[in-house]
Amino acid sequence: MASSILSQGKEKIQEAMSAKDTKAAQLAANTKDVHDPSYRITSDWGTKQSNTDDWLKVATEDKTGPMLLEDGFSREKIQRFDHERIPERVVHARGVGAFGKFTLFESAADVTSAKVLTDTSRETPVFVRFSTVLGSRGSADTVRDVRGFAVKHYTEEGNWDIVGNNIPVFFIQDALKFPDVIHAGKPEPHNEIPQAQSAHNNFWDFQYLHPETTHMQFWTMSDRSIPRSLRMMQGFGVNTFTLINDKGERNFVKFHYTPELGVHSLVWDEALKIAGQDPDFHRKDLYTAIESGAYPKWKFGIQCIPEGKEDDFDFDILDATKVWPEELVPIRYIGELELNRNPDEYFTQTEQVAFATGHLVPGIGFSDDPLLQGRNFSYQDTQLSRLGINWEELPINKPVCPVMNHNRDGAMRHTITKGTVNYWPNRFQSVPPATKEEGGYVDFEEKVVGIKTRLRSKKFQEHKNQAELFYNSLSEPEKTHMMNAFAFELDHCDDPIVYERMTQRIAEIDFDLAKSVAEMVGGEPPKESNRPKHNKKAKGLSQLDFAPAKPTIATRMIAIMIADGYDAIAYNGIKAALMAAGALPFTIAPRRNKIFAAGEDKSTGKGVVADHHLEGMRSTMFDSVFIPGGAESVATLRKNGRAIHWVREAFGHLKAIGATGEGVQFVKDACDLPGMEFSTSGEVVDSYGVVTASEVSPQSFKEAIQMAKGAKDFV
Ligand code: HDD
Repeated sequence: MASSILSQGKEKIQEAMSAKDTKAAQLAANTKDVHDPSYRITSDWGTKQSNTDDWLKVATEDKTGPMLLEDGFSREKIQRFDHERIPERVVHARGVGAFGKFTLFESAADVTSAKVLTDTSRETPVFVRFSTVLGSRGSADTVRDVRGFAVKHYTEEGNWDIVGNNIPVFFIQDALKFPDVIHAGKPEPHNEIPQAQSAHNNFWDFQYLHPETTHMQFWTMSDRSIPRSLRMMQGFGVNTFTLINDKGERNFVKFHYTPELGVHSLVWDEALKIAGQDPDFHRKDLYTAIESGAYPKWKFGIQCIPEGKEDDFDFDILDATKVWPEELVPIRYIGELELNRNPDEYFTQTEQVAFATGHLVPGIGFSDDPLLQGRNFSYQDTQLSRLGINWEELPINKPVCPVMNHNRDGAMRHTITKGTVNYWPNRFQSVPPATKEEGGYVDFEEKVVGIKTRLRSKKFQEHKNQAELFYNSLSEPEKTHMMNAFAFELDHCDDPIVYERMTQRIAEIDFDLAKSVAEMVGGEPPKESNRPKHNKKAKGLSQLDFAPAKPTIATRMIAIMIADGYDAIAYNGIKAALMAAGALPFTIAPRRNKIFAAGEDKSTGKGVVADHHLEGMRSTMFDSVFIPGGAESVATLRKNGRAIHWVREAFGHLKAIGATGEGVQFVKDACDLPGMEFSTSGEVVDSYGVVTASEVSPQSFKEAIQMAKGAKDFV
């Protein structure tokens, strides 16, 4: 085992080096392999140790006496343990990361001089960290929350970080409100309840008191905040940046990542259950996909507004609570992000990685977006308390290009700089600034005249139009999900002023939605708002707009439920067909031990070892369930309450359910809904939004799974 892991590690590094992955090669120089057989335990000062289990003490075989303070190795071992934790991130504490590459299929030289966006021959190594926002480091993955989507590009010109989210807008417009919005969302100060939830009085109190949050609220109450997988969500830079080309022309820009697999979500009941059943659901999904070679990919796109056109819109393009509708500013897809390597160690890579919106390379600049400007201070600052002043020297954060300047010292400095001067200018001309021709970052020159004030400009005052645009653009099922989400969240608020005011706010966007929410959560019914509705829709807002061009079931997890006496032909047939389509079939049975097919001799037969037993895994972990026939097998499942619950629950979560032979009637009885249509042929039937195929051929089941993915988004 150990030697195979060891060789895998070496292979990975070799692969990376041969693929010219400069970051992997750099990290390899910092990596020690615990499976290298030449190692022996040493103290941190390097002396090999002969006993690391017993503290040095005064003792005989009959009597234990006092332990001795002189045992430096033991003190060091305990002390190192005592100090293992560093402060968790103040937001986005729970996260998972992966390495990959950024490639460009079209040069954007017309708008930027940045090599990373113009040189199509380059492969830029990246590290991406996904996260939830509110929960602490040990919280569950599937909570309702925004997901962080932070990308560190290790370019030849320095690190370029896009510190984005899976939702294109933000709650607030000015960075100064950030401590308030986060305090209000985090557990309440008096009792530290609730964990990783926005369903509480303070969060919704803040939301009501800040009308600017309305648009983002609608996004967070949509299915976007409960993704099925981190591989199936969009990423957005959110803030407005700028691109500057060789001619010195400037464009305002927003960054987009669109997943190859489409945008898919869980249903809320699944998300709640998975949070308990498998708090690591999203991290495992990402890890497994990468280990099995199903590398997640996103198209990278830019939306550009040339300087001079920034005032052409009825919203301010520097306001982070607004999207740039695609009808007005099309997205131009120019590159691809691929994740293809899991970290070797969580702490030194995923925990110690540190992003900063201020990390830019020549050709990319900031805008006057007041949220971005404040962020530029905050990220640099927060790393000081989390990692210390020399945080950029940590292996995961270190650029792949040379770093040299006259900054010195500070706790935990690693670099040793030789020479007699540490200032500029110096009599040796040592380490001068770079000219533009040498690749120096030159700030865009801009005339700024103004009045010093704490004002927000007029266009920043309108907060409802895009919330309505988003809501109008959703499909009916997405709207129903949103109604239920608002109703869930406000039900957890017990202060009437909080939920009554919120339903009134919702009425300003959509009166029917507000009435339905108010009916569920109680309080005074909302009054119709006099805000004139624009009734407009836009594309790219509903997640149904992101169905993959070629439907696929690759990496989907399919449970095949059997007991002794199952139909081996149906079982083997469907398993092979699923694997051929890149899906991951799992055998589920009453016990995790050999299960024998109909007619198979239990004493001599090979049997099939189930991957999980019915209690060990629940239907929520899978995208679909299949029940092959076999009279004895199905009779056993019929007597098992958990097996019946499995099928009913999968049905309730709108998943594809397939069955053959005796399995067909079992599924029908387990779901048992009046008026439910059920196919008894290979034809796929969509009933109650659940796709069933009985007497299934592998093809019809595959189709059913593909359809169910759609159905799930529809219902
Ligand atoms: Fe932030 C972390 C995304 C506004 C202050 N933020 C953080 C992370 C992401 C975002 C993905 C986690 C990075 C990681 O994985 O290490 N933040 C956003 C987006 C925002 C945003 C998309 C709006 C456009 N953030 C924002 C504001 C402030 C901060 C307005 C402060 C004024 N954010 C921080 C922080 C964090 C952080 C305190 C905590 C840990 C860290 O920076 O490294 O500085």
